[in-house]
Amino acid sequence: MSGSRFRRAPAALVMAVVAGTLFAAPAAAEQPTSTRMTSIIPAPVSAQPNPRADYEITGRTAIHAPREAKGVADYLVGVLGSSTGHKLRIEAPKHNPKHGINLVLGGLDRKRGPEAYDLDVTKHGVVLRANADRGLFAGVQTLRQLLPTKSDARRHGWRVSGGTITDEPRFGYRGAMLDVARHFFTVDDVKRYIDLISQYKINHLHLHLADDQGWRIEIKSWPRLATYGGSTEVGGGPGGYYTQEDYKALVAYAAERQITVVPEIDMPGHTNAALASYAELNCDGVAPPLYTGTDVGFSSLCIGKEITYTFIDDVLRELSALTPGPYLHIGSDEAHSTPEPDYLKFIERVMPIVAKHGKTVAGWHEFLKATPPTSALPQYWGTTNSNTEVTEAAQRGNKILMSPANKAYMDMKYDPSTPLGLSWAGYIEVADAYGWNPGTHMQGVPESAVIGLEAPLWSETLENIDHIEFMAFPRLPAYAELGWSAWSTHDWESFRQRLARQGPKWTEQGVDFYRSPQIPWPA
Ligand code: TNX
Repeated sequence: MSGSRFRRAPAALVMAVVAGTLFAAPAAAEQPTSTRMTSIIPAPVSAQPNPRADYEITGRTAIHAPREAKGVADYLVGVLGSSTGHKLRIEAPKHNPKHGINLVLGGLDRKRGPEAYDLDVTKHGVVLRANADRGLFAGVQTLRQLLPTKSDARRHGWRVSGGTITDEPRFGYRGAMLDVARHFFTVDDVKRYIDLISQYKINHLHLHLADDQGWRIEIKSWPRLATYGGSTEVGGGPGGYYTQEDYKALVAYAAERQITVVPEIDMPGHTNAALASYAELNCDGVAPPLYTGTDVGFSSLCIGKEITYTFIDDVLRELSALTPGPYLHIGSDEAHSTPEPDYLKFIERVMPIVAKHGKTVAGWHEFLKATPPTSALPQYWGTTNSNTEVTEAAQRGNKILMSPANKAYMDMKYDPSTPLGLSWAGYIEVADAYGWNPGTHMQGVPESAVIGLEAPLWSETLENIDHIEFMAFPRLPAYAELGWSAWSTHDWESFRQRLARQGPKWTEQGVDFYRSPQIPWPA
C-alpha cells in the first residue's frame, strides 16, 4: 500500500536537509499537498525525512501520555479529531514507547530549553519528547503539519510523514498583536486568531485593549470605560468590550495553546475613549465626545491631576489580577499632545504602579526616554535601523522586542492594490516580511539583546475576522519563522515553496488568505 501512496519524492528531496539548511522543495506539481519534513514552517533545526517510515493514524490509534501532559494530549485529541474525524483515546504512557502516538516528558538536554522537542515518526508510531508542555505543544504543531490535507487523506489515509526532527526556538518571544480597540473583535474571533497563530508556534498574544476609539475591557471600579468608552469604533459601528469573564476565558484559551496574553492599555495618549467616559480625567473637567476617526496623537490623560494615577492604579490592579503572564504593556506611543516634561513625569510615575502589581512593564520604544529599569521590555516600532535610545537601552541590559513597522506591521498593504490596510510604513509583500533579520536589524542591538519579535495588526481598516486573516496570512508564518528558526535555515526560495504547501490547508480551514503572486500556490 504505502508504495503506491504518492509519487515518490526524488532522492534529492530526501536528502534536502544538509547541515541544518533546508533547500527548496521540487516543483509543486510533483508533490502531494501534504507536508513533508522538509516543508515545515517554521523550519526546524534539523529534519531527516524517511519516506519509507510514514505512519498511518486510524480510528484505533491511541495517544499515550503521562498525566502531566494531559492538557497537550487533550488538545491533540481535539485537533486530530477535527482533521481526521477519529476521536482517539488517551492511554497511560508505555514503558518503551513505539506504537501509537507517544507524548514523553523529559529526556532532552535541559540546555535546550522548555520549548525544544524531538519528534520521531516510524511505520509503527510517533514518539514526541520534550522537557515541558511547551515543547510537547510545539512538537504537536509540527506533527499537524506532517499530516496530509483532507482531500489527500481521502485517497491515501491519514499518513504522518516519516523521519526524525530535532527542534528548538531561536527566540523565546514570538508574538502577534491584535488591535481590538479601533475595531472590536468578538471572543470567538480572537479564539480563532489564537488557533491560527498557534499553528506556527507563536507564543505571545498582545491585545491592544484601549485607544481613542474604544475601551475594550471591563474595569469594575470604572464601569463607564467599557459601557460608554467601548460603545463605538472606527466608522461609528457599535464597538463592544470584553467582560472580565470573557477576558479570563481568552487568557485560558490562549494558555491551553501555550500563548501568553500581554494586555496593553495605551497611555498617556491614545486615551480619548477613557477621557470621554470620565470628565474628571480631563484637565478642564470636560469630557470630549467619543471618537470614530483614525487620527492619532490628539488625546492625553491629565498629567497634573492625582485622580489620573488613582485611575491607572485601579485599572492596572484589576488587569493584573486577570492576567497570569508577566507583562503589562502601557503603550506610551505617539503622545504628541503631552508636553515632553509631562510625558517623562507620567511614565516615571506609572512604572512603579506596574511593579507594585507584580508585573513587568512593556511599552512602545518611546517610553525609553524615561529610562525604565533593565527589566522593562521596549517594543521597537520605528522604520529606521538605528535609534539611540534603543541602542542605549540594549547596552544597559534591556531586552528589545522587534516590531519594525516597515517589516513587521501586518496592517501595511502588500502592494498598492491591496484593498485593506495602510501604507505609511511602506508596502510589505511576503518577501519583505521574510527578508530581515531581527538579530541584526538594528545598529548596536546584537542578537543577545533581542528577546524576539512581534507582528502587530492594527485595525483602523479591518472590520472582521476575514480581514484579519487576509492581512495576517501569509505574512504571519514568515514572522513565525524569523522568530523560531535558526538563521542558518533562512532561505527565501525554500520558504516560498514551503509556504505554498500551506495554501490548501488554509483553504480547508476556511482561512481567507492573500494569494501573493510571489508564492507558487498549488493549482
Ligand atoms: C502607529 S506604531 C501606531 C498605531 C496605529 C498604527 C497604524 C504605534 C505604536 N502606533 O496607533 O494604529 O501606526 O499602522
